[in-house]
Amino acid sequence: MSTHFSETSVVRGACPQDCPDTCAFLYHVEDGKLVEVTGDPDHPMTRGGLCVKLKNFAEHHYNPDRLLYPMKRVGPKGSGKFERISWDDALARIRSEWTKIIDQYGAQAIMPHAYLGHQGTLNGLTSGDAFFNRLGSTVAEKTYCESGSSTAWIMTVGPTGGLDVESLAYSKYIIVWGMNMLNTNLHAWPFILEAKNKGAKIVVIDPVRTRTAKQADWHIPIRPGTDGALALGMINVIIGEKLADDDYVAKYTVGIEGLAARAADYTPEKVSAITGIPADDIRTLAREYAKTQPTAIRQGVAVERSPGGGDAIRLMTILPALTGAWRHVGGGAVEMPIWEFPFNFDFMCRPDFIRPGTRVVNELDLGAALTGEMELDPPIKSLFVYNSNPVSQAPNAGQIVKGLMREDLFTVTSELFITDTAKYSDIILPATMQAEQYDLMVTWGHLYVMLNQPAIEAPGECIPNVELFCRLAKTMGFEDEHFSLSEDEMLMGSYDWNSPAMEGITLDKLKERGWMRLNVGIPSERAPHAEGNFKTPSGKCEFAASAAENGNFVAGVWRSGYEDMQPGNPVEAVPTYIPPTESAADNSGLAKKFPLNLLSPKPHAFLNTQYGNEQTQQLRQGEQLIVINPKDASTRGIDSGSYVRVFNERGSFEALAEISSDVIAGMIMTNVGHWPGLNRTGTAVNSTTPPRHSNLGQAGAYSDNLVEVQAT
Ligand SMILES: Nc1nc2c(c(=O)[nH]1)N[C@H]1C(S)=C(S)[C@@H](COP(=O)(O)OP(=O)(O)OC[C@H]3O[C@@H](n4cnc5c(=O)[nH]c(N)nc54)[C@H](O)[C@@H]3O)O[C@H]1N2
Ligand SMILES: Nc1nc2c(c(=O)[nH]1)N[C@H]1C(S)=C(S)[C@@H](COP(=O)(O)OP(=O)(O)OC[C@H]3O[C@@H](n4cnc5c(=O)[nH]c(N)nc54)[C@H](O)[C@@H]3O)O[C@H]1N2
Ligand SMILES: [Mo]
Repeated sequence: MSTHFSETSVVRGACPQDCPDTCAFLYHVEDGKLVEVTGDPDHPMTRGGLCVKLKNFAEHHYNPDRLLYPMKRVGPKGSGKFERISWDDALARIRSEWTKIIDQYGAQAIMPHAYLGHQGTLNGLTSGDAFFNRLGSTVAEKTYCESGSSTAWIMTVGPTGGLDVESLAYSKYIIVWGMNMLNTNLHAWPFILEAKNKGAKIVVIDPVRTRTAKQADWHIPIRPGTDGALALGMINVIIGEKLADDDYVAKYTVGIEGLAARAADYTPEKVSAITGIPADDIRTLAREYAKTQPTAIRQGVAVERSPGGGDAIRLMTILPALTGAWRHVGGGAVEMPIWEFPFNFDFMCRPDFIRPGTRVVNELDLGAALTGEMELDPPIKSLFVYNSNPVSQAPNAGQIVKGLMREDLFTVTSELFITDTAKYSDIILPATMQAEQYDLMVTWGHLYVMLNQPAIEAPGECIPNVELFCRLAKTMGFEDEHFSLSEDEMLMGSYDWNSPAMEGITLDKLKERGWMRLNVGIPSERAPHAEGNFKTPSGKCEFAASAAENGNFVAGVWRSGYEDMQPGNPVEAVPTYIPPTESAADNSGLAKKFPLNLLSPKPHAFLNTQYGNEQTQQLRQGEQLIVINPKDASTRGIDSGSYVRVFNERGSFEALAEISSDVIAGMIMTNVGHWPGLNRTGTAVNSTTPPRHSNLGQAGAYSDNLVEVQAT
């Protein structure tokens, strides 16, 4: 792309990160240099504020450790020794290795691995799908995040955006459920404060007394992985005490009989024994929730990270239909509003390129796939990583490293930095950062279409992912028109611009204004399900899901546009409570050796692993900590501020102990995102996490993790 940059200007952009907020940016450029990035004060949701992570975003572009040129490995695998090569040589090497592999094993021996390092339409989650589908590689199922929640949501209410986060300002009772909003969805908080100032009650359900929980009117600590039981307990009370909105239920839902039968078993006393929440609190929560209107539930992603996470989200999604909360502005629930955007996944992902019979391998099973624990014929002989850092972010990281060390595995990574994953590559390719590239951002926390325009020249030989896959297509001799489209042509194909939601929105207007709201109602009036209109097969909120017939399908974007390429495990029509696999209550044998449940939510100052290698953010975030309850610390002789070893049979890492009753006894908390290679032992939390999936959407069950902690 030959863009012409002016020397001094303010250019409109948008945050590239995998975060619900997708802030509107203003890039300030002087003498061709990005000097500052500020928030656009006119944006109704993000209101000019940027989070701590983005405070040094301009400097981020000039980090001296950035990859600027293609590199090839010159030392042993994992040694981190690389040497600059030309793009021509890099592409020629990829072509020759892949041609050999394809001749001997077939193209399915090549596997892509991608997630959401970048959240653009052109450069994000699906940016490589068309290319890899055309290549005939193994289809990678990308279920790091939200796939369990989304599958549950779609089974229950269909692909609807649900409650607008901005409408939270009109709620009277808000449950923030499994989300640390002040860290992870900061720009939603002012709407909650607005409601609170008008008298709303704010409830946070979280095993940890987080910054968000401390700001709430009521923090309900819950045992990890037991949210489904809590929701069933609430349903038990609501139905038992005749607090349901019978008229709404009769008109706009299906399956109340099955739900009532299921919930009948979950008395507050039984649920209390499962969740650790006093029975009277469960009653109070259910009564307050049912008797106040409008009520809102903001669902966090954390709930899905347990074996029963999918059904827990289905049960949480049922609640506002049971009480009729959807009737009101500010009532209902929000998983993510992404479903209001009219994506054209068939264009973006080109599932028509997939050869019949092509296998699907889930990315969270990477360790098993690379080491042969998962029987694959042909085996994976080449891995192409982009927008992701599995050595840090995927479960059972020790096994992934073992796989990446294979001499016969040809690994290519497209990156900004030499990450813990890139370190094991044979070839590394340099990618551009956000101020250097053009994209229409995918947003999953609000209802604005956000355009990011390049403000400065890309340094060295960095290229955007969209260009990378066009170059690779050319290298492999693909002449399909798809790979020679302009960026705007790609954007035009990627959305249904004629849909009602996009009415009046054009690329030209976006280039001028930066962002525009979808036409899906305004926050002070939007009540999308006041009269049903659910986007399910029945048009109703499905307490008994008709989609259960499809088994454990993977919703939406996580599988190259395909939803039902392979039949999944059976799913019950009416959701139920599925207990953890690893918990003291449910697995006493394992808990004898490893008695503590380890949670690993998001870091405050990093975005997953991004910025984890930058000093200013390291200072803000601090060292890898584990937070441990005083009881658990004292029985182990652990002092605050001392280093401890956290371990189980899968692996270990070391961290500084912080003793605090912010976590309940029997569990400990650390943050995911610290670079393993920058930690004391070269490992981090995912060395201990299980390669296990939640019951829906093949989501990762990261929280289903028993460990022991020892003073070092
Ligand atoms: N600062 C920052 N912001 C981010 C990110 C980041 O890395 N840093 N990452 C972004 C991404 S990719 C995502 S997916 C979102 C995720 O953002 P959130 O949805 O907030 O998810 P987490 O931070 O994983 O966990 C949130 C809370 O859930 C609690 N929790 C853990 N297990 C359970 C459980 O079983 N039940 C209940 N009720 N609560 C539980 C944790 O203690 C934690 O406080 O954040 C996005 N925003
Ligand atoms: N234990 C535990 N593990 C978790 C979670 C948890 O809660 N607990 N959360 C999970 C969740 S919710 C998520 S979303 C995943 C996130 O997992 P990832 O998406 O793998 O996380 P990131 O750290 O964002 O890594 C993305 C990489 O992409 C690179 N990148 C950024 N922009 C570009 C670009 O434009 N082009 C290219 N080629 N590369 C780019 C970055 O430098 C970074 O190294 O982690 C999951 N892992
Ligand atoms: Mo995520």
